[in-house]
Amino acid sequence: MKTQLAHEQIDRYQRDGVLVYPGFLDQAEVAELKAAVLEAIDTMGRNRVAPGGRKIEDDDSYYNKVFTQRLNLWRISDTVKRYMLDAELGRMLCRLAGVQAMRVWHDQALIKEPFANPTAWHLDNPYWSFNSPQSISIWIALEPATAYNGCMCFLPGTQRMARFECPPIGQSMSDLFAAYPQMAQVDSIAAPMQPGDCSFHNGLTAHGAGANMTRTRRIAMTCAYMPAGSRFNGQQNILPDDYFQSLKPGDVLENDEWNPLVGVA
Ligand SMILES: O=C(O)CCC(=O)C(=O)O
Ligand SMILES: [Fe+2]
Repeated sequence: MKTQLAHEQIDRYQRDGVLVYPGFLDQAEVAELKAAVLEAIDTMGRNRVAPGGRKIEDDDSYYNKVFTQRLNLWRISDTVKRYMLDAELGRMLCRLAGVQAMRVWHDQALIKEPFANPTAWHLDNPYWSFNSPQSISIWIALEPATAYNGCMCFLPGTQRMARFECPPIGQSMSDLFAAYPQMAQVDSIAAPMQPGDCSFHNGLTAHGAGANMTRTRRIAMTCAYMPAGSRFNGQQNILPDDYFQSLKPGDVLENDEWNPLVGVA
């Protein structure tokens, strides 16, 4: 795992709300992580969240034909946990975001199956149970991600235009722009990647992906992180029912079982 950051990369992330980072994992690491991700997905069946978490099942909706989405694999795979909770990665996240410490929010395997639907433009943080201008996600390619199979695309700088409320992700690529017309004036960047390359994006940076126009799977492993000290905003998202019911808006989200610390600057 390569975790060095040049000042120029930190500055770019701060300015654009996104940074593409080639060569994060080497090919042996890609093979190990990919095998662990596929094994964890296999054991989960139709459950979207790993056992013990909130129960959400796949259905036949349009959204389930955007990708196969499985969350919190780190809780059932020691290998996924070793990668997603890596202390050096944690330090890197803190440096990019400019915070003292990060906690895991949730990881996600995102497999755009052959001929899957596009991922509409959206923001991430408005779905989550805390509001932070410094939340961050890593998106790691485990198969090539290309213009043909739905590589990630970003609208740089949109993290500064965003608010914490947002329409939920819909079927139309352009739904986001009804709430944020000024984002539709920004030039998008595409982030094609080879296996082992990754990107980092702010939870308020607009992003999406095209359809998978190929007969092979676009496999990515991602993880979202919450700055330590973030407070509950009243939304359940993937919090398990009993933990969710024990929280009041304003409480600090510091449950080490669900949201372990990953890095201290
Ligand atoms: O993989 C995709 O198509 C979308 C990923 C995404 O929205 C995310 O990582 O936040
Ligand atoms: Fe997203």
